[in-house]
Amino acid sequence: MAHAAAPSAEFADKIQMQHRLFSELSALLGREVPLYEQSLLVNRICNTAVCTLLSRLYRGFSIATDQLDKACGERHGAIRVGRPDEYRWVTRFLAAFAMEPHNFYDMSRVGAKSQPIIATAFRSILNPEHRLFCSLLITDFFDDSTKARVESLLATRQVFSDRAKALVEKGERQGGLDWNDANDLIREGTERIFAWTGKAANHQLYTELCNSGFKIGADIACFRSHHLNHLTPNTLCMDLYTTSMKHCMGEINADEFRPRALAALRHLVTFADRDWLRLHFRHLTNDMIDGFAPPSPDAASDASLLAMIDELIARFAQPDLRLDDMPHSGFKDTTEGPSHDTPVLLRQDAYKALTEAVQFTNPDGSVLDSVHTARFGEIEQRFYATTPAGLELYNQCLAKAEVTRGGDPDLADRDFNAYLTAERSHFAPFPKSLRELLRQGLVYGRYSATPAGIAQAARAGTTDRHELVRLGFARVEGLRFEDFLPVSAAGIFASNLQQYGTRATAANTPRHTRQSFEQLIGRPVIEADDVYRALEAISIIE
Ligand code: OOG
Ligand code: NI
Repeated sequence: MAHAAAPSAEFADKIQMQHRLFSELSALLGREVPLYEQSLLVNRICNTAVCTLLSRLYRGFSIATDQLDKACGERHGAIRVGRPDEYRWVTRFLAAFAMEPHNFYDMSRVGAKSQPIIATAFRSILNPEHRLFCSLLITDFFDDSTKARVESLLATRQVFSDRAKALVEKGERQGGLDWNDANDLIREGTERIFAWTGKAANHQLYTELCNSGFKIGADIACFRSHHLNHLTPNTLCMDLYTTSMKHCMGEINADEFRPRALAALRHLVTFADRDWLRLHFRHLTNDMIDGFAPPSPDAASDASLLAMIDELIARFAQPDLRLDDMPHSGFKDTTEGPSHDTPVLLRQDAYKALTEAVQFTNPDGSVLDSVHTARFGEIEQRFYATTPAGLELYNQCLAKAEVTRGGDPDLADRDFNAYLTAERSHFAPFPKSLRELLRQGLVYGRYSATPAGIAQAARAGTTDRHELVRLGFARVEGLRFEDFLPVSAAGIFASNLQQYGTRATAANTPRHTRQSFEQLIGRPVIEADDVYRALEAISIIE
């Protein structure tokens, strides 16, 4: 039996490879989609404004360019795969980048928003920066004839070149790749495996699938690669970013922008406590954060915030950010996830999928110029990872919020303040501070002893971790949520396919389970909750 060699200094660091892959994918998408490129700029401008405000609130806080790059960087992408054997190659490809499958998502059973999709998200186990959400089309969702046509079209493509397969195998054999091979593998990813080709097959099947409610099937089966459908950067203030994008895209004017931006910044002033800093900036240590001086009294006066907003308006008026001059399909009306004052899990929003030119080649060899709508521009902000109890509370609050969101979809557009008030009221049962979230057992934390705690260990008088934190003998930081929310993901599929969900046409739809999925991909799927719980438990023992 061949043994994998121990990783050696000659091998490229797999986390560095991950950074490289994502920055190459970002550059590629930026070249192909000008709106994406400019949305990155809007994000950077907003994040810079947030950092300026933070430097007033926390004297001593500053951020270097490379740290800001990281804070603005791509956090996840998504692809949709057609065949199980293709999915296995994707799994092995991503393992070369130390990205392992986390959680099993069955999108075929999420009620009205269901799609013929099962999925997992690939990421590093510890401190992940990047993720790839990978969907697999389940053709047994379809009636026999549709299934056969989709499968026979999928059978004709080869997404992984022989070279890509050889590199993946070499990496497995050696336990790593040198940088030459690593760069070649990254190029296989950007130029072929995840590339948008603008070419598709079989327009007739494409149209039939779209018309019968299976747009997702068309997006997968009629294309020749696992084209990246979005790449999602990180915002430091979701509400400032979404408001800015709506303004740049011509959906709200400067007079509407000003109060919304002011509300977002005012909220940040109270929301961005020291725990928030630790959550959003991995380069800041606890000691650095403790060392920041409190703000001067007028650091965040409305006058100073409005001055900042006027600078933003002036910047957004520059020709390079007139996004309304670019073809687009608008920005989503509401943000997925918890209300803006509830720091758990994940908030996401997006500009809607663009209609892009695609050339179809039909089975008879004829060529047809048409369009396809798939690629969209998501943004995200991550907060604390919930325990099962926290997730249950989240789901209860979300169910109430969805009633309002669904029952009056125009509310945000008509009366933004009324919409925010409704959102806040649905999530009111959630505490808003890390300390209280931990005390109620709703989120995970990582504990460590302070110097005082170590010096006086014997006299601490309690082993209650919340009490130890209160006494200054221990400190705690919240664990960041690193995964995805099935309901948000379903909402994202729905909005970018412009199809709310779809129903199976198969006589019997077999149930896909985590076990069957693991067998199919040839690798165990890590249960993310086990890792969060273990990290908390180990820290308490220590
Ligand atoms: C993936 C949707 C899932 C998210 O952020 O929840 C996702 C897709 O549309 O293919 O990316
Ligand atoms: Ni996404």
